[in-house]
Amino acid sequence: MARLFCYLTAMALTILALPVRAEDGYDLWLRYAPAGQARGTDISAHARAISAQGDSATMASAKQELQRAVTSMTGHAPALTTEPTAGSLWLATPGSAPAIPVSLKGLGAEGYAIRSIDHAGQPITLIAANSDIGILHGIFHWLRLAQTGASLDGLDIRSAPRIGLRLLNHWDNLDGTVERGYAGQSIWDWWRLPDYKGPRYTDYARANASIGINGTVLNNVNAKAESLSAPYIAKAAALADIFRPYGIKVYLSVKWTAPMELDGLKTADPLDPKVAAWWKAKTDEIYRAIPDFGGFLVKANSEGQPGPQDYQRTHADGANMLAAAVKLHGGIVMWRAFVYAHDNPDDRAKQAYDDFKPLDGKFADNVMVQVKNGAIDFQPREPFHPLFGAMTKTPLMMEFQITKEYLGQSTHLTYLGPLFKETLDADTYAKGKGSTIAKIIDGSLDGHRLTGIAGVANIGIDRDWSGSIFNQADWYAFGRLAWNPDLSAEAIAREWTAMTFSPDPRLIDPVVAMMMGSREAAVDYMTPLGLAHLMATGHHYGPAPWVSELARPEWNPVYYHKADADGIGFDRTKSGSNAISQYAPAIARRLADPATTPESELLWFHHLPWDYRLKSGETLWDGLVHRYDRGVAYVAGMQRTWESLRPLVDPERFAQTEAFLAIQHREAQWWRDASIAYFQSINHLPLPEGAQAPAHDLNWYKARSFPYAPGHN
Ligand code: BDP
Repeated sequence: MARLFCYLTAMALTILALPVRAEDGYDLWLRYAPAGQARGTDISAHARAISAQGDSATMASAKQELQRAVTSMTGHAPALTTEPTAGSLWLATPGSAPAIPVSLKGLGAEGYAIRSIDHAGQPITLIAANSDIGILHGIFHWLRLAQTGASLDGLDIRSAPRIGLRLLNHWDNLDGTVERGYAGQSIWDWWRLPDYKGPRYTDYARANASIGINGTVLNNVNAKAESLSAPYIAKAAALADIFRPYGIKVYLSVKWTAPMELDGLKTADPLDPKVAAWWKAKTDEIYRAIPDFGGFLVKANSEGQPGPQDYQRTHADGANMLAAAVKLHGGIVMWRAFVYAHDNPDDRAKQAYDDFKPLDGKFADNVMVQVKNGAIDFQPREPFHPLFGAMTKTPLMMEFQITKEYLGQSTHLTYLGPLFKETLDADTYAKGKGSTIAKIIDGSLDGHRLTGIAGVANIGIDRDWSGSIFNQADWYAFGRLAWNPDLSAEAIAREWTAMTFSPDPRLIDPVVAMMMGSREAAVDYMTPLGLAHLMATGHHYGPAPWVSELARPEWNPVYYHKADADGIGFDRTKSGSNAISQYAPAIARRLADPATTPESELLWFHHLPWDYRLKSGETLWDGLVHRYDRGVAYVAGMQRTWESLRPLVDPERFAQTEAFLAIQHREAQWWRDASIAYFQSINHLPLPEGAQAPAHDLNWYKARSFPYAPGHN
């Protein structure tokens, strides 16, 4: 009887909660579901009309978005008026409306104010900004409130971005493939551009504008020279035209030897006047087609890419030559610090610092150095990059990876909000306690005006854009944190869940809880206690900690874990590579001793005996095994949580997540078993009591091969 009752309740919930239309994820967090789902917030009463003057393309887009959203949420299309009327949303800029009853000071060119006001005796919601782009950001904020079921009364909000350049980096190739892309082919249909401009480009711009992203680098950092050829400039210009009303600028990655490849120059030496002249002319050509072109992103002298060092010049020589070319047009150069060389025997984690720190103060004022969050490469967990805090005279740009090359690729649910936050909140002690990375990249610590943050996009042609519904949350979180690094990962997850699924607390609470622990779970089942880079060669799919025979030492996982009969871990203290000396003294002192090193980074900095005692009292080996098990168990827990939500989620998106969690569970187990089998073959230690032996022997794991795993470059 009780069972029947449960069943009937579940059925009733299903019928009440299900939206009518199919949910394939295309609408992202801009679903504008009927407000019945939104806890009864009276959206209609606050959006009887949209009142605005001015007819710029941006204003038109803002009005269109509001109309579409309000109509979808309430079933009633708001009227369009020029003067504010009772219950209207009044969009006002100094150019279009006299005497705006709210101060616009401090909102800059992109910020906005939202205030519930009484206008000639009428309740009105004012969205005011210095520019139409500010209005667009403001309407998206209001729509977020409406979609999450927040109150729309008594609003008094002011918001301006903390970081100036908030960019996506697409690692998209001209042939339509995406390096480290797990969501299908590139969304740029290069071949049919500039003539065919499908609707996806506008939806891409809407989604990005809704989270405050204001720039996009269209092509892979492993760039082809042809992306700077006339036909491809025309294609990029077509995209720029679509994105412009949404406040999004276009940037391009460049190949250092483009002058040689495209026009037969004999050299790419940055100090050769002919080379500089070529770049100047090329830049002028780009600006003729794209007057607000943002600038260049450069990967040079890294992983086989050419660069100024090939001509015995420095990164600064190269960056400054390009910077001079874009300067007159107001463009910038983003020069990546992701460098390490095959002929440098030093710890890979040290090389970027060694190359770049001496160049601090040598870069032109329109150059930013773009630094990955960690010193190796977007691992599930890395200590923050020591360049943060070490280059106070140079504006540093953060580079995060939104696409999950090392965190489960398309299928694992590993919400990256906590990873982003961990880095942004990290204290570099560069200028004493409180010198967080957020303050370095927002320019406040060192007084920089030019500020930026980039995220390697996880976007592809898949219907749901990101390869899975939950991967959309990473794109969303990146944008929200780029606007305001002080937001919490949890608050962002709550917003996203409310908009993506429903504001029903029975759904939000468990989903957010699941998301919040998911990245730590991935760390547990892949690379616990500060281990890193144990993924398989090339595609980085799955575990391969045993790989040792690749040509370059730092291509081999054994280089990173250094496990032997006695212990495991990379000694980066004085007795080892001394990478800790690249951090501020207060931090270096802590990292010098395993006892004062955070356990989450233990084996990143120390080589320790297998019987080293962890804080829990267990041995290092037992602690490793327990963490692997904890990670796998967390995924099993997510499966149970998700199953309990079946009545509250539409069948299509429910099924995708259900299937992906099953894959994740299988792969988490695989990671755990393969890692244990391998490390046990080295230390010959028994498993702690109660731990299960791996399902197969080591050779079985070693024999797995995945020649067609996606995303490989
Ligand atoms: C690594 C990727 C590689 C990229 C490189 C980069 O495996 O595909 O080209 O980073 O950032 O993580 O340049």
